[in-house]
Amino acid sequence: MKHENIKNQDAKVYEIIKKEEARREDTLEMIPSENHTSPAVLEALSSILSDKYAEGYPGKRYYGGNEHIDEIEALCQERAKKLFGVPFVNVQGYSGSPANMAVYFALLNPGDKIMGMSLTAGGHLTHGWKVNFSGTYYDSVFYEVDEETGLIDYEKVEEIAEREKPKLIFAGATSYSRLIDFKRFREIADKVGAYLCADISHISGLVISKEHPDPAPYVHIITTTTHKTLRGPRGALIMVTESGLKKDESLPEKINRAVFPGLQGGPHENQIAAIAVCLKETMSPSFAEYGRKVVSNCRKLGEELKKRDFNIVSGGTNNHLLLIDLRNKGISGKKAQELLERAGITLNKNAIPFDPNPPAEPSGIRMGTPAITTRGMGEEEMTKIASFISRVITEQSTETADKVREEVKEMCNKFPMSK
Ligand code: DSN
Repeated sequence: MKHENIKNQDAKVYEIIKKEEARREDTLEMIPSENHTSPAVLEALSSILSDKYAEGYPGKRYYGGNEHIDEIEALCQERAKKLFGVPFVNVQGYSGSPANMAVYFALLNPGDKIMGMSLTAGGHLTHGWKVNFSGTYYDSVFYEVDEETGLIDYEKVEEIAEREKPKLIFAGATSYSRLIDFKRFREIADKVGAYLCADISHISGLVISKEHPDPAPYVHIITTTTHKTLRGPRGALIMVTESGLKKDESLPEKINRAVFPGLQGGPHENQIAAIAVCLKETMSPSFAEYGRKVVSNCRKLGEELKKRDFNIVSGGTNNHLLLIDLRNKGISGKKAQELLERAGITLNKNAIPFDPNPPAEPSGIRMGTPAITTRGMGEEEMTKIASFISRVITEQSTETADKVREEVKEMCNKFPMSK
C-alpha cells in the first residue's frame, strides 16, 4: 500500500509504518498465531465502512443509514456459515478474547464451573486462567497433557469432567502441535451434560483446508479468530452448530445478545468486510493448497530440527506449530527468543508442559509456518531455517546471530512481500 495521504499529512506515522514494512520484509515471521493478509483484505480494512455506527444486527439496527452495512454483514455471515457448515454465526467479535467472553456471558452465571486446557499445557488465557476474567468470574478447572507423551490424555479429561461437572468445556489450544479429538471431547461433555466449545483460533485455516478434523459435527459452539491460519484481519467468529441448536435452540439469540448489548458496542464493519474478503479467499483451491503446505512445511521443519538434536514436545507436529523444549541446549526460551530476533527470526518464548522454570524465563520456544508459507517458502527453506536456528542456539553468540541475520535477509529477498 502506498499510504500517500499519511505520508503527506503525518510524517511520523508514515515513518513508523515504513520501518515496520522493512522489518517484516527482512525477517522470518514465525510466531504461529501471525500471518500476512492479502492487499484486498487490507483495502477492506481501510475502507469507509469504518465510519458507520451499526449497533444491532442486519435488519435490526439502532441507527439509520445501515442499508449497505446490513448487506456487508449479511454477506460475511452467509460466507462463514457456508464455509464452516454451521447454521448460525455472529461476525461482530472484536477479537478472540471478546468472542470467548461472549460465550461465557451467553451460557453461564458468574461462579459457574468451566473446564479448559491449562495455559501451561498449551491452552489459552480465556479458557479459565486465574489472571483472566475467565478464571476470576468463573470457577475454572483444568486438564493437562500427559507428562511423558505431551499429548492430551482423554481418559484424564473424562475423569476430571466426571469429578468436577463443569457446565462448559473448552477444547482448543495455542501451543499444542497435535490433532484435537473433538469427537472424544463430545463424549465427555455429554457424560456430564456440559456445553462443548471448540476454540479453533489457531487451526481454523487448517480445518477449512481439511488438514485438521472438523469440530462442527461434534461441538455445540465454535469460536475462532480470523487472523491466524485463516489469514484474515483481526476479528472473530462465534458459531453455533446443528448439534448446538439441538441442545439449546436459543443459543443463537443468547450469543447475539451477549455480544450486543451484553459486551460490545458498535461493530467494526470495515473489519467485518475484511473478514468477508478473507472468507472468499479461503474458498479457493489455492487456500486448500496453502493449508497443506503450512502443515508439510511445519513437519519438515520439525524433522530438520530433530536431526539437530532439538527436543520437540510430543515428538513432532500434525499442524502449523512446534513447541521446542530447550533444556538440553542450555539456553532459556527468553534468551533464545532474543538471539533469534537478532538473527532475523521472530518467534516467541513459551512455557513447556510442567515447566520447572517461571513464565518470564520459560524453557521453551514456540514457532510456526503460517506466515512464511504465505510468503511462498517451501521445504528447501525449512531445512535452511532449521540450520539457522540450530547455529544461533548452539553457538549462543551475537556474532553468529549477526552472521545468520545476513543469510536470513538474503533468503527473505527471494520471497518479497506484497506492498
Ligand atoms: N496471542 C495468541 C497466540 O499467540 O497464540 C493467542 O491469543
